[in-house]
Parts: sequence; structure tokens; C-alpha cells
Amino acid sequence: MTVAPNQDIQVTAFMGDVFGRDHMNVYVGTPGNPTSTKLNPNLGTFDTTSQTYRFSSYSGVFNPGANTTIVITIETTFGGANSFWTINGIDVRPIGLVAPLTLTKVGGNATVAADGLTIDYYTGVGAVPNSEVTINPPLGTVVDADGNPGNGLQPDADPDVKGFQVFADASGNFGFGMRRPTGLGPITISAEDVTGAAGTGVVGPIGGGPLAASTNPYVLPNPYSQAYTLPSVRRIDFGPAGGVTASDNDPTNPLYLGFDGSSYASTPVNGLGWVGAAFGTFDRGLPSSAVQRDGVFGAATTPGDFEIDMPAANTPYSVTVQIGDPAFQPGRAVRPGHQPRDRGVIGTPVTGLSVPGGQSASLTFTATSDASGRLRIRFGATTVNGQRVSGRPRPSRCGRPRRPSPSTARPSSARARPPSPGRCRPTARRARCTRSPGPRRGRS
Ligand SMILES: [Ca+2]
Ligand SMILES: [Ca+2]
Ligand SMILES: [Ca+2]
Repeated sequence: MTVAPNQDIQVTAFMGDVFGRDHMNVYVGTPGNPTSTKLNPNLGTFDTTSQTYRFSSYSGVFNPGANTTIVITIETTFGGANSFWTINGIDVRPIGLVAPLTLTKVGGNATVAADGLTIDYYTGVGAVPNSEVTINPPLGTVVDADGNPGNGLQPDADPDVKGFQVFADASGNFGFGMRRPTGLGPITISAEDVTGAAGTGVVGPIGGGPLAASTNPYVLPNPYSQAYTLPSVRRIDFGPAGGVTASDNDPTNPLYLGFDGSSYASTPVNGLGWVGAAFGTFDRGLPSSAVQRDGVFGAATTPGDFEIDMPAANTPYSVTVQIGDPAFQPGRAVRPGHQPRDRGVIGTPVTGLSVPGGQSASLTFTATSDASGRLRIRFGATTVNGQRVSGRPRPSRCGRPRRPSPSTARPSSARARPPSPGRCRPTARRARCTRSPGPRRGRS
């Protein structure tokens, strides 16, 4: 097709079928080299085989240089479950004709805590009336397809299309709710009409080649950036993703963050997770409490290091862990500890704690963040149900680092002393702790 030379153009390919398609590529090139530049960044971009959606819309930005003709080529490559390519529509337009969408955070654009729990609402204007807009934040999860927190969470407005869509109203306005990430970000929230007609944020990335625009991915004018801080208190309920998570009347953080055996990525991306490995989860169901019923486990030969990024460096934090398994037989050994590690996390190991099946133990100790604000806690031959980190030494209160109240603060010598397994605090129900004659081999 004919295009104006020497200006950035956006190409949007809408691909799919009622049958699954896979291993498809879309190229943008010139008559002399039609497959020089690939739109899709990888072979999975347009895959719909074994997905819940049947269509995928994807955009990228190209610059044809002195060429006035571009060629778009669609192919299906060897492999995959399907040997046909299909395409439903293509939109090509100068980047200046991508109608700008404007996003606004309800309540004002503010820096908020990356708690992984709170849902923030955003409104958008400038869309084509009654159009379909894909909301695509790099972190966080879009969970509400309208701008109304009072009517529950509306699901993805178009399950047939990859990603989370919302519909604009007759005036081109739309809204959505997004659950905060656990990482520090910051993030640019992208929103784009599935046809490519309007957008804000980031377009692409494309697979690359000589026609790639000068920035890849391409940032549209006036993007919306959301900044975060790391929370001063983290409460984590380990268990399968999407499982039951606990809540109570804690005045600071009434909700626990559900977390599975996923790996730590980085401070900006997730701010917490298991270092260097991913672990399995279990859920024994009722009648155990939401915290106790499920957890993460590892084998005796594979200790688990859980890292949490906290806002303050070189600061003592109170850490409470709850350990046990509602279903396991007596004799299982657990060895929690926060141990010297290769990245400067320091602490004294706690060893020999044994929690019989059907019981759990709560253990509180102080750990000091390193120069980057990181805490790392090692669990050996254990399962862990939940974890809380806060700046006060008492697990029943919330607070900020370095400011324990006089009535609750322990002497510094007591806070620095390693906890004894025999002193651990009983949990709410029938849990108790016993001193083990020594570490025993755990099973999972
Ligand atoms: Ca809603
Ligand atoms: Ca969708
Ligand atoms: Ca749990």
C-alpha cells in the first residue's frame, strides 16, 4: 500500500479465527525486501491455540524512510498445531492520526503504596464512541471493566480478544479499575483501541528490522505514569495463586496479600518473592484458618529464600512467620531462619523447630534490612503458611520502622537476641510449639 515517506506510521494487525491459530508472523517491508521488519516481537504474539481468546490485536510503529510503498506479509511457519494463517483486518495510519486518549486517576494522580491489593480507578477520554479499548499496564492487574467501584468488578468486556478490554460510551469516555502491583514501578499505563484508531502509552515493541521507528517500543505523546512506594508493612498469606486469603481487623493492613511459590524478579517488578527458585503450593481446605490451610513447601534439600523489599534501608523490622501443615503427620521437621546470605542480609538462624501435623507455630524475630532495604528469610525443610513484616517488634501491632512506642518496645538487647524455638507464640487455635531434640529430615 502507498504511504507518505519519512514519517512514523502505526500498523495494527487483527488476527484470529474461531479455530486456533499459531506460529504466525506479520512483516512490514518494502517491495524490494518485503519481510525486512517483523511486527510481532515473538512467535506467540498472535497465537490463539489453547487460549481462552480467539483473536489478537497488536500494533507497532514503523518508518518507511524514503519509500512510498510498504508491503505487509502474513505467514505461518512450520510447527505449532495449525498450518493456516488468517488475518481479519489491518489498520495503517500516520502516528499523528492515532487519536490521543487521556487517562486520569480518580481522586487525583498520586503516588500510592504498591500493596498488591488496593484497586485504583482511572477514567479515559478521547476514544471513538462505543469503541473497544484494550487496557495494558506493564504491572498491576486490570480487574474492573468500568469506572464504578460500587457495582462490583466487571470482567474483561471482550473475552474473544487477547487482553483486557473495556467499552467506551457514546461520548468516547471509559473507565477501569486496576489492582496495584507489589513492585515499585513506576509504570506507564497503555490503552489502545483494538482497531488502532486511538491510544495512549506504549505501542509495541515490534520484532525489529530496518523499518523500526526510532524508539522501539514507541511511546505516544503525553503518556500516563503511575508512581508507587513500597509499603511499610507487608502481610503475606502463602498458598496457591487465586486461593483463599486472610483478613482481619489490623488497622494498617486488614487484608493479607496472597502469594504462591513465584520467584523474586526485581524491586520495580514485584518487590518480593522466592529467590532463585519457584516452589510448589498446597491447600488442605477447611476447617483450618485462611492463613493455616494453605502454604508453600520445599524439599529438605532445597531451602527457600524469600526476599522482601522494604522502604527503609539498614532498619530493624519485626518478622512473624507462621509454620505448619494441617494435614501432615507428626514428626515433620521445620527449620526457619534468617541466615547470612550472599547479598548482605544478616540474621541468626533458628533451628530445630518441629511442628507436628495438624498444628502450626508462630515465630517472631527481628531482621535488619540491608543497604538497599532488602530482607531475606530462609526456610529449610519446611512449609510456610503466612508471613508478616512490620517496623515494630510486636506482631499484633502495626507501625513504621524505628518508631516503636514506649509501651510496646522491647529493650534493644531483647530485640537483637535470636528467638528460641521454645518461646514462639502460640497461634489462635490449637497450635503450639515444642522444642525439638534436633533437626529431623523433612518430607514434602
Ligand atoms: Ca465496577
Ligand atoms: Ca479480552
Ligand atoms: Ca496460607
